Amino acid sequence: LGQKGCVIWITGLSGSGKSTLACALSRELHCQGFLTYVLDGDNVRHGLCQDLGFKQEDRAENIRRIGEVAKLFADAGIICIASLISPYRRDRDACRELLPQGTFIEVFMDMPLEICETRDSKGLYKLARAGKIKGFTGIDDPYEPPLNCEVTVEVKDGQCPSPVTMAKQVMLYLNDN
Ligand code: GGZ
Repeated sequence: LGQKGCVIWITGLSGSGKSTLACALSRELHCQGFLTYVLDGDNVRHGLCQDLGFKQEDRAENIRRIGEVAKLFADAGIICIASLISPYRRDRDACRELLPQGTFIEVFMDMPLEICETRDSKGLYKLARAGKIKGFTGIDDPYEPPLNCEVTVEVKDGQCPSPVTMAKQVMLYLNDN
């Protein structure tokens, strides 16, 4: 892990733990003296991307903008942690293409839909199941898992990893590469 900036791109379903990991990872990196910035889909949609909805082309534009901003942070030597559903492979790959080789680290939250749906902290899955939200990722909108990501976070022995465990898994990757 050098002083160079990079982008840690966390992708996965709503409720898969993206924001939790982003927060834990940012904290761990800070403790080790690194500068970080978290770009969270849900937050960015209140400002930079407030004009965008959830249609395929809106999601693509959301991801494109966040990818460009993340690149600026990385250029400045900051570790930018982007956490967005980013359901389309093509959109994520386009962000990867913006960055120098080895500086886009894709982290896939490989959590079963049932687990994400059980968490349902904002009750959005319930609304989606009831047909009150249309085009909800995992319910009636697609999610394309990465084919070649750098890190996969998954359930082990029926247990979801804790925030610290997930952060350590990513740290391990960063330290080894
Ligand atoms: C998926 C939706 C939708 C639909 C609202 N589909 O888990 P959350 O609630 O708090 O965060 C999700 C957020 C998704 O924004 P992203 O910018 O990450 O999405 S994407 O990368 O696809 O552009 C979810 C909420 O918004 N939300 N409607 N239809 N998630």
